[in-house]
Amino acid sequence: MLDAFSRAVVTADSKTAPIGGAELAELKKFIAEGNKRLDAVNAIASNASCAVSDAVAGMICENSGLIQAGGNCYPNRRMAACLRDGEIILRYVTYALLAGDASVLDDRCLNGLKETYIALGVPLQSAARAVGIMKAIAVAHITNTNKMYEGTSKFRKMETPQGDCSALAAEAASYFDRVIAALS
Ligand SMILES: CCC1=C(C)/C(=C/C2=NC(=C\c3[nH]c(/C=C4\NC(=O)[C@H](C)[C@H]4CC)c(C)c3CCC(=O)O)/C(CCC(=O)O)=C2C)NC1=O
Repeated sequence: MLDAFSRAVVTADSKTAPIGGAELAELKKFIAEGNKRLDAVNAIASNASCAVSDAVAGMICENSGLIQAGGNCYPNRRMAACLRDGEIILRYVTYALLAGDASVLDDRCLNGLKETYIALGVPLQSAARAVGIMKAIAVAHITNTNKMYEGTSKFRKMETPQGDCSALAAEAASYFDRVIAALS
């Protein structure tokens, strides 16, 4: 498992090069924006169960065959496994965002997942759709633009300082895209 720092070392070492100006500038930015990163991780993690249930519900709403006999979210045991997998994937995305590197997601979550799903008959397209919804939710929470449920008791606005979180939102989005690519 690598993070932004160990990744810079491994990359430099593979070229037998010292850590140079561009790499140091990147790491300096990583440190300078560290609090923002932690807020972004928190924005996803503290809304995780809501995000997962909303994503799985959305996926099923678009394809109700999933919860009928023969569907992969039927019976409850499979529905529970599906929700659990959503939680697992979201958790590894937060780890990757915290580390600033996708290797933890690749090695511990995505490695072999497609093969497992194929063996179990878990529909890859549906799984990718649920991940896509989680991506939209995560981006909205990181950028504080979630409007869903606004004005209702379910609405929750994160108490974070205002600032430009577009780069972190894009980085988080790239980890969700990585999950979708691994399932395609
Ligand atoms: C640490 C990393 C890790 C991952 C990633 C993981 C995934 C994982 N998901 C599984 C099953 C499953 N995964 C799903 C998921 C879904 N079904 C759908 O229709 C949807 C598309 C989707 C939810 C979005 C289902 C239903 C099962 C159970 C399938 C079965 O037993 O028939 C299984 C088989 C064993 C089990 O049922 O627990 C594994 C290993 N386990 C791990 O330890």
